[in-house]
Amino acid sequence: MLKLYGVALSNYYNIVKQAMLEKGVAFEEVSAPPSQDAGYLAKSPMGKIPCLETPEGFLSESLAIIEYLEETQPTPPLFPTGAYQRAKTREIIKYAELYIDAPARRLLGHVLFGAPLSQDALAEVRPAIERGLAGLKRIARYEPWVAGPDFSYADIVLMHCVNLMLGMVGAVYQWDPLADEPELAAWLQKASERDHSKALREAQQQAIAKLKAG
Ligand SMILES: N[C@@H](CCC(=O)N[C@@H](CS)C(=O)NCC(=O)O)C(=O)O
Repeated sequence: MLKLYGVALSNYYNIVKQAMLEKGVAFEEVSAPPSQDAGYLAKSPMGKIPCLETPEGFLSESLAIIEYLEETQPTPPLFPTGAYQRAKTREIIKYAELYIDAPARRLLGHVLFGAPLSQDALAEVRPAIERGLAGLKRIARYEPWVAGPDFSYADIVLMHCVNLMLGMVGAVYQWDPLADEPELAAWLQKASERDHSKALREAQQQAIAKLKAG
């Protein structure tokens, strides 16, 4: 059986877990934080989570994992049909990862673990996210899903990246980007109402609360 390594705190772990739940794939979870230990690096060469154990070996990187899932378990599909629409779906995924999650992640050590916040990060992150959101607005379709009429991996990735970003910028700048993004806000609410979205969010919130308490 497939084994998914990671922890509920991680949005990338939740991306892959939601993809597996939406597809109805059978899998076991292995609780594993990111680690630079040799044993874990043999599974996930950058030491990041998630990674997936398959019958043929380990896979890291969430996009590689979800494309593997799509090829091995095509039903229900989480990519649209047609090369162009599939590429547009990947385009949104990359925007979410590179231009929303990545800048927001620079605040994560400070917000979750109390690390000092650098003046460079404080000055640079908000404009980087504003630019990312402006770019997203130009490619998002919201018909009603972000890549078109069908729920796709783009919805899963974007939802988990936007949620991370909202938590970070709310804590550091007291900024709610959704106030100026009504289409994004409406889409996020719809995506968040899915059963698997709710359960994963709940588990993540519990993990955050535990971290802050301990
Ligand atoms: N590009 C990776 C990103 C995964 C990632 O950054 N995971 C975080 C947890 S949300 C992690 O493992 N961080 C520890 C580290 O960067 O060493 C993917 O798509 O899977």
